[in-house]
Amino acid sequence: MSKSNKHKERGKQRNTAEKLPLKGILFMVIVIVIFGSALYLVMSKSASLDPVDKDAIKMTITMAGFEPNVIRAKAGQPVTINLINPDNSHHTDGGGVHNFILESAGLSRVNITVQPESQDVFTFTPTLPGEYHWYCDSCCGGRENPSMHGTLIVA
Ligand SMILES: [Cu+2]
Repeated sequence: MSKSNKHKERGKQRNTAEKLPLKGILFMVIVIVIFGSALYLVMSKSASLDPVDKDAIKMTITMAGFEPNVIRAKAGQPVTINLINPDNSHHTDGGGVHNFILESAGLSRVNITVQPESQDVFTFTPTLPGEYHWYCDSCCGGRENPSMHGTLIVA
């Protein structure tokens, strides 16, 4: 065997030896990227769940509806809601956007839109006692969907 042939042999061996760890590294990188993004999504979701106004009524709105979906108030007293929307924009129905629409309660129309993975704080003052309903009109059949409703009880 000539010297140059030996070099070729060694080169071949090195190539096959390097191919295996390269595949392994590629696999690890893919695994890390997938788990990393999953972790990021989970973390960003819980971060956006922290209400900005601790004194307000904390309410979440998702594809499952409002939580809580019943709130009690007194006529003439302001109601402040910190509405949190943890849904992301990948939702095919409504793009993860939700509303809080309340058309009565002795006040002018309340119409709040919360963008995906964000929140909004708003205040309104019901003036007349009674039972009123708010709804979300951006997803899941909107107003027609019974889970996209809530009840405001004003005493
Ligand atoms: Cu909605």
